[in-house]
Amino acid sequence: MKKIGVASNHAIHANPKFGTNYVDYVQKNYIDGILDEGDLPVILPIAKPQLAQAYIATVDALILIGGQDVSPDYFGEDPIPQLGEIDRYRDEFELALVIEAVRVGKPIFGICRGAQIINVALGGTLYQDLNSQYQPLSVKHDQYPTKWSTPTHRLDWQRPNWLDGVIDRHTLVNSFHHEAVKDLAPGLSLDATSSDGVIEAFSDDQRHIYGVQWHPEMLLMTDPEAQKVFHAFHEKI
Ligand SMILES: [Mn+2]
Repeated sequence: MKKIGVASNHAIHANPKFGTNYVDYVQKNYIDGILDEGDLPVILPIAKPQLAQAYIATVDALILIGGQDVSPDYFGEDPIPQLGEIDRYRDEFELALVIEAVRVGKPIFGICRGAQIINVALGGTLYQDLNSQYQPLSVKHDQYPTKWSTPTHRLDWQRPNWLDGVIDRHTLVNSFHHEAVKDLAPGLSLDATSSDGVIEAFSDDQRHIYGVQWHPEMLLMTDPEAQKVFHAFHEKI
């Protein structure tokens, strides 16, 4: 049984359920995707980056999940007015997890923000806000208020990659992002874009790094085929 570390998000605003008892959390769908492969999910609560080495030593692979915007100073920019909420404490922890996992050769799967963090950790850049920085933006990349589990936009596949035979080439994906990968980090290869050219998937088979901009874990609610993405990562461990 493989142990898969899932770096947590955390709620750091008062909310009706927990008040100011702040929680570190991982959405259930990610956990389901891991359990259904027979793997053991291990939630990694956010901590000082100095603990990344100890955390990564306890797992066989790493999954990074969605959430806040990535602080742009990690790719050398000031925040533009359209930037959303950032969380530097989470950023620096996840950046350290990526560096450590790559150092020891453990596979990494990044979903949405997770893919963006991988790219930044390895020297890439992001669009802070597609609407104001990307031209021509002809696809709706934040499909709200449409349900999380509803696929909306198609992909243009760019090369043979780890999702061959996993995702039908005509399958639609969901889309809940206003940031996106701009310049891919050295060593990462482009797997898929949306029809307007926004980067939707990349990988580096040599270093066992895989990133997707959509949310396969949310598609699990309506499409059992989405489990194949988790299976494909399971096969890489
Ligand atoms: Mn998209």
